[in-house]
Amino acid sequence: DQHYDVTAAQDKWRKVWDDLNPFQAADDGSKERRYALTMFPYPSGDLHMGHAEVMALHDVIARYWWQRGYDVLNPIGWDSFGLPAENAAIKRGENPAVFTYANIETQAESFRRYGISFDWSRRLNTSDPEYYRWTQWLFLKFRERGLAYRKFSPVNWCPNDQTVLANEQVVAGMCERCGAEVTKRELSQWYFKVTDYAQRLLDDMEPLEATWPSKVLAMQRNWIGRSEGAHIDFAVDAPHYHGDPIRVFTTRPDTVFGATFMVVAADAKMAAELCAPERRAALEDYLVEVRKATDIDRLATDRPKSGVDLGVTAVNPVTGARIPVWASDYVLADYGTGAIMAVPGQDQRDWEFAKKFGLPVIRTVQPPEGFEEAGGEAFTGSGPAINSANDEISLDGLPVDEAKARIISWLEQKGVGKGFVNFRLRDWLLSRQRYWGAPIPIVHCGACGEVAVPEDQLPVELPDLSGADLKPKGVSPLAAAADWVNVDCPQCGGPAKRDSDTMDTFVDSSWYFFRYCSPHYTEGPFDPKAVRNWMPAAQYVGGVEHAILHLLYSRFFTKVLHDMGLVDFVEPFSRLLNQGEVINEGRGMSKSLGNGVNLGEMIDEFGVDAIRLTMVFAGPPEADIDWADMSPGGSVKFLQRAWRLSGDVGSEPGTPAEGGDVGLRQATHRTVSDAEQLVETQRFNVLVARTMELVNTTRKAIDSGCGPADPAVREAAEAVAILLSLVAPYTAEEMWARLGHEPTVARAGWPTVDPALLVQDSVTAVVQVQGKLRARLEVSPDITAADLEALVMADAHVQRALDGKDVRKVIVRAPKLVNIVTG
Ligand code: ANZ
Ligand code: ZN
Repeated sequence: DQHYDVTAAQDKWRKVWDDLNPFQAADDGSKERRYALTMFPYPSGDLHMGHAEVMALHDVIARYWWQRGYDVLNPIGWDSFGLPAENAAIKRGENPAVFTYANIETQAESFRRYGISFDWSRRLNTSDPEYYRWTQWLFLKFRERGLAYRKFSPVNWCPNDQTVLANEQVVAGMCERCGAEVTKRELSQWYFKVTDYAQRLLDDMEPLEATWPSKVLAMQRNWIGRSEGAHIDFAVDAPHYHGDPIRVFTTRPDTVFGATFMVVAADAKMAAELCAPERRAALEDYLVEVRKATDIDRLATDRPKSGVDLGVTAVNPVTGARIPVWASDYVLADYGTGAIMAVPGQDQRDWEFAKKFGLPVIRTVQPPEGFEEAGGEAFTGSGPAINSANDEISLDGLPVDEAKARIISWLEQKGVGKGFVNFRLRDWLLSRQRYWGAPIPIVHCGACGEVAVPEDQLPVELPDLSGADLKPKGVSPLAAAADWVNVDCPQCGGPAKRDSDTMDTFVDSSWYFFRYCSPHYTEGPFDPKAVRNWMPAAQYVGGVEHAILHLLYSRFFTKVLHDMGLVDFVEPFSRLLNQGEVINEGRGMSKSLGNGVNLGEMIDEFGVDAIRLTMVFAGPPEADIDWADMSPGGSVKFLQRAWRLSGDVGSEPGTPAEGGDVGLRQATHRTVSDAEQLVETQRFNVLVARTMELVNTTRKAIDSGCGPADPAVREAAEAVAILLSLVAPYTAEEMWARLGHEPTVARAGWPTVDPALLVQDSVTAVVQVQGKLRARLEVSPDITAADLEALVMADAHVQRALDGKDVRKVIVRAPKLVNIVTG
């Protein structure tokens, strides 16, 4: 009877759960709703240890909410378009759809086995036409609002994947996906105008301060990169130049008196336009070098400065001085205006450049005493302005902030400058030259130009290119599908061509959580009423690798949907949890290191519950888990100990717990009460530790205390089953059945805590009558003097000692001492 067959339990309960379908959201308004969201997976293979961890953590929350009586939305789907699937398919010579949908079935089966409390009725795949129909619809709506546009410009190009990449997908100059060095190409591409939302993306983070990891908020802020400063125009007077003045963006307009030269990005068009004819050859030579460097290299402060004098001068608008214009790679073409005023006295990179090329330095902020003697270079600190006056204005003596304000208003008066807020954030390049994505629903017509595919013709379905060569060639494989690409123009009926690019998969994943609320809705991307019911999602769990891209894009989509009047909130995720990484021997698991751990094998060896429990117990959810330090065998033993309790108690319904052992009852109620706090504060590992303690306490009560028949033992065992239902669903279910209950323990409801049993560890109160010790009482440490006196006076020992005498005085020092003086 006392052998726990884990495999048999898994086989048995999976079937029962499939029949009971206990986690389908009722969605009828009978209960308060809670949306538990987890980042949906790429179907690039079977589930791995990382999935096992994030899902185990996520499921604690979802299952807890069910037990607390909420109606829970816990959906699952697949981010099923994209390069990983496409590349894998190319390697195998298969259609990406075949590979993708096979993997989805494998992962779905693994999730079921792993016992995650998903609502299986809401499954979605972003590669299903019924889904991407609405991705296309949203694209068109964004375009109607001026938020999707096409432009010709230099873009990041991955020579390996043969496709463009968003800035966000270039990590330290390399393709985020394949690691190849990214180059630049001039191409016509589609963009989303995220920059229109830069300020709101910043402002709306404030309320998330308490519920999102501060690291993620910092990364988002940094990515948006707001800088306050000014635009300043420097006139150029050269016979070969017919363009506008050179406009710079500066965060330090107060230093403009010290601008002794200018630098334009060597690879910006402006550099070529400004360049004097006799310097052209030098610039060309220099550009060959520049194109080899990444943006990261170019911005590094410790990089030796290089550049070319363009042989032209500009006029400093406050000093009237003619200052030389240089081209260099330390100025980036696509940040600010692509040109700077160089202030070597106050900016270290400008200082180094000035020293290298013998350019003058004028300090405009007073450095502290001894600064120059100490070999001072650029002084970037604050101090009063110096050397900053002309006939009309003086900043001298002003602190930096005041000097900034003063000079901006002067520049504005003169029409040569303006206060300006600059953002690092770029528009989102969304078109890809690949097959496995949502086609961009645009037709290009010689007569009408860009024409939107009419809504009633959506989705623009991907053609079946089975057998076709999908290898990347720089243009989308769709361009070669003549039957698909050649269409009649929806506007004039003339010959036209479909746009052959597909959308970045980050477009698909920017709105899937809306779709979950009404996954089969056919009138729009989602039913606004359903979204109002469930969203914003109360909890989002996922990896920190999505801290910038996915979360920023999802937030952007939400704001646009808000502006379209489709949703009434501006942030999609009320609370965010980033789980740590599962590593092995101190390093990320990888094929090349040969330290991968196979989840399926782990489950076969230890069982689902032991793996889940190990993941949750390993440490705080945000911390990395080094699998080499884990012992799932210990989890197996603990689960057996817990399970044995249910056998000792048996299935006969017990008598009410009120009459049971008080010590054990207190332990049970305290554990359940603390568990509520621990789940709310996401200290799931402590929740497991406390459950383990309760199992031990119960075991002691059975073996050497009140014995198994005491109703307090049944109460404790039932509480253990319910607590375990958040972490180890099979064991919990098995215990619940052995305790004589119907399935499923997952919906049993949270135990009701009796506040009277939440007494803290008791203290001993000593009672003296006429100076003699007459009684000891166990009381709560926070008992009031009045309560203590009442307790003492009712005590039998005390009454006997008083023996009917008059009480003259009772001195109470709660909680430890009571002195009774008789007459
Ligand atoms: C003059 C100056 C004086 C500056 C000074 C700084 C300190 P953030 O905060 O990152 O926005 N800059 C502007 N555009 C640039 C570009 N395309 N490539 C490289 N550097 C660029 O930095 C803004 C400052 O970075 C600007 O303010 C400009 O240098 C430089 F004591 O102007 B500053
Ligand atoms: Zn036309």
